[in-house]
Amino acid sequence: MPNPLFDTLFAPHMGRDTPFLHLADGSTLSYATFLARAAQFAHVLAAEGVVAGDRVAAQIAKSPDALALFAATVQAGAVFLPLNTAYTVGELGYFVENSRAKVLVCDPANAPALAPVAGAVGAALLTLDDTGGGSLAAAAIGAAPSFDTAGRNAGDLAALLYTSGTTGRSKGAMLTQSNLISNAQVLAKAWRFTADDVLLHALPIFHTHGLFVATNITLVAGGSMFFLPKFDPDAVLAALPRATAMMGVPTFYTRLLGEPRFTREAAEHMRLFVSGSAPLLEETHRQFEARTGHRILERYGMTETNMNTSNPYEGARRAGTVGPPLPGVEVKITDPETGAALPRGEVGQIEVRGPNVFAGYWEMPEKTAAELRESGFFLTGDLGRFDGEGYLQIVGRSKDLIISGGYNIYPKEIELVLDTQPGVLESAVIGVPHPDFGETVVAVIVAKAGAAPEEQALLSACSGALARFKQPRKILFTDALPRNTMGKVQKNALRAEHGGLFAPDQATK
Ligand code: MLC
Ligand code: AMP
Repeated sequence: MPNPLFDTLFAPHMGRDTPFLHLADGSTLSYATFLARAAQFAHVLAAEGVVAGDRVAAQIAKSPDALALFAATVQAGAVFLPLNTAYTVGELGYFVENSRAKVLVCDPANAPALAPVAGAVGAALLTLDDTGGGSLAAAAIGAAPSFDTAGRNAGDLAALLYTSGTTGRSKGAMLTQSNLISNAQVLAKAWRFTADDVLLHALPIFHTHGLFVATNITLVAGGSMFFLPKFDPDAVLAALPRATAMMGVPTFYTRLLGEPRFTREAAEHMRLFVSGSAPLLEETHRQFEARTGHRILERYGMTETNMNTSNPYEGARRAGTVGPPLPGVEVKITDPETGAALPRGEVGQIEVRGPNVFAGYWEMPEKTAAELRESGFFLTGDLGRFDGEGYLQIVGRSKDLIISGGYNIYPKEIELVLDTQPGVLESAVIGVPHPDFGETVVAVIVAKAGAAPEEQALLSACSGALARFKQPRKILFTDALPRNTMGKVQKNALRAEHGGLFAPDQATK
């Protein structure tokens, strides 16, 4: 039966004895081996009662098996729900419950803590580690290496990716098969990916960037990947001479520039470096070119929309811009108040429409209606302008969002934790420039009269409730938060006041 996503990404490679994944230990996994593993996992999912449309949630370390679980989920016709490995049990509970996952796959070490989470929604709990162990791997032993692919339509859901919101409540972005197919095909063509490409993959695979952009493009082109467990400069430098392309968040590139071993010669086998998920400083772009001779290709996307714009492969790659819209994608700049299109050159909110744009938020019709217009345009919450050449510049955000090392952090979520701590009257969480992460989290606290909450106690409260990357790197105390005449906290004023906290000469990570 047709399953457009499986038929596009995986079916063409069935039985291919050519490399798909090159691993850190020097071994290589062929497409045939990978797909046989995926089929075995699909049998396990089916045995757990997973049928088309069911959600399969996974909080697992990056490994070939973790990627095979994605392929297996697609083949079984289910909806993949990848979760950041840094999430706490409390954070995870919401996603599993809200999505009513049929299966939760986690690291064996986390199974005792997550059993109640799975149990609460009647989800089966399976385990998988990054060395081929766990109950999922055990159940796959002896399973047939082929699976009757479940039928799906292009408009059916393929993935549910949770993004936090300005109210502090996460929303599940519903991505259809055709969202993923169209974007992978457009990008593979735009960036000239072929079966000869070897992508250096050091991103996590629980987000759009590492899972859909990097992996799906490689699959569409039939190329292979150096599949590194995480960004590690030594491993990246070791792989560069045999890779042809790399995708990363700006932190990857600033960290590479901090390595004297990263030279023109080290990068000479590469044909392409792509950056996205956070703003790339013009300074980084320039330094990178001076060091390697390569101009980083910057593109712009979101979980809800996949990729929207990209600097060109051939033609000018302009620092400080994210390029023109990709083929088939419409981008317009509108007045945030009226929604009317603004003349070229003016700054406004960025709206996006195209086959890449998601189908809405899972079981949240009101939030969907607020951000996805009936016309099909999605309100990104980013502010930008088109330059005279039709290149988009992102100049800011209308949403209250911090992007740290490519991870999105919504201040509200942290404020909700801080505001309930003893002695805290109120809090404001802001992002300030950081030399490594681009931005980092700082909390400004107003104490209750007569109380003196301590920084350490507040940090401990955050560490119990929030993933490490969301936790404030600094807590400051003030008598009153700056407010405008409407009573709204002026975060711009706080950012201006504290923007130098992590300036390079006084930076601590
Ligand atoms: C890790 N830490 C972070 C962090 N990553 N803190 C803030 N921001 C981050 N991004 C924590 C660690 O837990 C650790 O805590 C400390 O910070 C320092 O860790 P590190 O060793 O320096 O971090 P590292 O493991 O090297 O990770 C940094 C990183 C990683 C940048 C390599 O975060 C990363 O791979 N980011 C990519 C994110 C991504 O894929 N985004 C795409 C989203 S999709 P402690 O306790 O030791 O101090 C999207 C759409 C689009 O946005 O357009 O692509
Ligand atoms: P996410 O919700 O994790 O998908 O993050 C999407 C957000 O990342 C966008 O709305 C932008 O604010 C930001 N983003 C992605 N790519 C870029 C880029 N190249 N430059 C600036 N911001 C970016």
